Amino acid sequence: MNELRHDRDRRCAGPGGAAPLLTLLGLLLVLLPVPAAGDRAPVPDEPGEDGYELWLRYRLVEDATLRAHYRTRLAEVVVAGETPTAAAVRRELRCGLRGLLGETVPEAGAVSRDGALVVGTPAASPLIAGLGLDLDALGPEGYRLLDTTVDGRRLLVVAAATEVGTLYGTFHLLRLLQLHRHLDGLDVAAAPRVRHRVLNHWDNLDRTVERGYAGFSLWDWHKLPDYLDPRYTDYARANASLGINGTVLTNVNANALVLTPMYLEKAAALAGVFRPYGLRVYLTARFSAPIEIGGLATADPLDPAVRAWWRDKVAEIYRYIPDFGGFLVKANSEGQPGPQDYGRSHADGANMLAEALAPYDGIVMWRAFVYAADKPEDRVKQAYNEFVPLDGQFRDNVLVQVKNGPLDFQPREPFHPLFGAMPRTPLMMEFQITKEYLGFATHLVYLAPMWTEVLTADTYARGPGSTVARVVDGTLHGYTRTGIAGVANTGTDRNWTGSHFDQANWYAFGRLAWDHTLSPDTLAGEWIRLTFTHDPAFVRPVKQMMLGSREAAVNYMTPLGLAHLMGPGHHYGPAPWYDDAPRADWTAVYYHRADTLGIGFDRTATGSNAVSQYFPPLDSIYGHLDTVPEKFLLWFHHVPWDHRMASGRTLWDELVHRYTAGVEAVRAMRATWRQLEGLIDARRYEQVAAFLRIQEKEARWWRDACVSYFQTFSRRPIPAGLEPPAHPLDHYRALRFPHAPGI
Ligand code: BDP
Repeated sequence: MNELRHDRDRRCAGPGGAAPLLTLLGLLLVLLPVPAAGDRAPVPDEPGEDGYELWLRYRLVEDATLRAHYRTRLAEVVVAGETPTAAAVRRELRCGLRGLLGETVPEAGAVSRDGALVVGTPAASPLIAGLGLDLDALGPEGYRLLDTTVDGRRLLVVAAATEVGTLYGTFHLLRLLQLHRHLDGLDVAAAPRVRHRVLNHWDNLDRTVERGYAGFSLWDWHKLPDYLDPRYTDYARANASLGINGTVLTNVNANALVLTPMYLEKAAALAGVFRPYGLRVYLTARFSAPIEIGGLATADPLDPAVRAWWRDKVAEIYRYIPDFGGFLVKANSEGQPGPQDYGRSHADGANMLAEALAPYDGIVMWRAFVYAADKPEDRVKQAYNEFVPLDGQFRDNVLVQVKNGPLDFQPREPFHPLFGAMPRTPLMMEFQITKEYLGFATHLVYLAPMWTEVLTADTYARGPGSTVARVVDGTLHGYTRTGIAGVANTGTDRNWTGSHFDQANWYAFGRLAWDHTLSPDTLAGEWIRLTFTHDPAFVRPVKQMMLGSREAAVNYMTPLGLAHLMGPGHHYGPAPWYDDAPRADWTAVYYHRADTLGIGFDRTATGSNAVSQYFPPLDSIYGHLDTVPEKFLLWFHHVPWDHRMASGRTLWDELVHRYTAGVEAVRAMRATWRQLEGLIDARRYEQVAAFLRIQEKEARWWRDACVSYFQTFSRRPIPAGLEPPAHPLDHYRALRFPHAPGI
């Protein structure tokens, strides 16, 4: 343990971190003359550039003037307090500043010179208390960064009402340094807009990860609680650096065993590692746990014995994990047990758990991802139908967790109509960071534009300006408990997320969860600089590539409002012909409804009338062919093949054009990337290049398979000048992938 602590003091990263070596390499690099652009020698394959360090690389600031500025403004470090969080702050500053400045900054117990950095709470630091800042106004996680003068000494201050606030402030300051920002005049006041900012791990106890494309689960249950992989600390650091404050360790398709003492002890060990970083542990609660591990005959939420069982279970959990966050529950969805098995409602089920958690300030995140096995109703309408009547019936420590769209994390969906429709129930947003429907780990798809598209969408629940973001952050309906969740994309792969660019999605999720007003553009720019290089010759084109990548994926997979065309089960690749599932709404044909007359799902008043679940004027905008945005055209309408599109083309021609544009966009991404060789280390460069090759191949596959299949209905030629599909339809239909990842 001592050895581990010593080791961790020397470097930021956990296992195999190579920061000291890299600092040396960085020093060597700045001493070498920089060749002019064009005849640049490739950046050598730095051994540490394997992605492990994420956006916390803390590489040497190469500009000597800026470095000198930082040395003056950070002449010594004073971190108040002796708690584990204060120790984490000290450790992060120690390794961060050493990496960035190339030298160790002295630490002191009290300010002894001009240029000190002081970090602390008013309770721990008389100096900070003396500043008289209104830190309480920033809440329990907010912080101030301030350039100020005290007793004639110029100081930088990171101040917060709580220790975790100082940690978030420290990460903010280190980010400013990593972004090469000047510190004079620094004055930042920051507070999160949403209270519960949570990763959802779909991790199983056998370490497989449902819809995971980055290796196995990070949680080594078998070796826990005795072996604490240093990676757990780095996971907590990464999350804290973004402001993520909760982690649900286990899959929503839950295993009740995690609630048994053996696993609670393991979860408690993880919670112990995460605690200094402000990261709370949550677990998924299998609704039938009272039967499976409690020996009861029923899990009926109104049964007193069941209620008592959960009360005792929750008390037991809090004995292991005193700051346990609560439960995430998937109930009566896709075969999971739930209150409806006993004729009870979702509110009955959620409230039973909420009642047990309430004494400890725990919460229930009850998922709205439900669609019943026996209802012929349009699947995208079912969650709304099920939950809206329950508005006002949930206890106040229940949040209903709603996926961004009403179907299932498709490349593009309109926002879920539940947002805005439950004014008396806090609704959490659930995004999917792992790219189950967006090309797994290999496709470069930056998801922030998709998330902000949803967050900025206007629900009109209380007239114009009632955005989804305002529902989620509580300002629209006055909820004080608010939350946002992201289905994690992490795993045991050395680079955590399966690809270098998928780190950007973890990063953007965390930053948006803290502040949903940040733009995808800003976040991409930050992330590229933190992750790769500051060279504008790299940053500019890569940012463009990232910002266009989601639209590219929509185009080569599901353009014009199409959805759910993926291969069954594994969800890899296209299978628009798929019509043979145990239930109709698991097929592809259910969603696209292509026939010789046209294509698309009629969700207007003449069809399923899903448009009626949206507030006016959206119901009418979406409901009419002449006003529906083309990006949602086939989501809401069944449209004739010869319908005239805005481009002047027929729908059929436009569809093929969009599919083609998606492929072209990936080709352009590859061409861009080819120009960037030598601007970053060879190792990451090569992997991205190879993944882009895969993406182009698969984009072409998506286009060709979908176009040839839809052509059997449209009976029209491929528009002049566009490539014909590479193979006949049968070729695509015959493809099988029995070992695709993530199932
Ligand atoms: C679907 C996934 C499935 C999840 C489900 C969910 O394919 O693995 O269990 O979502 O969110 O998209 O519960």
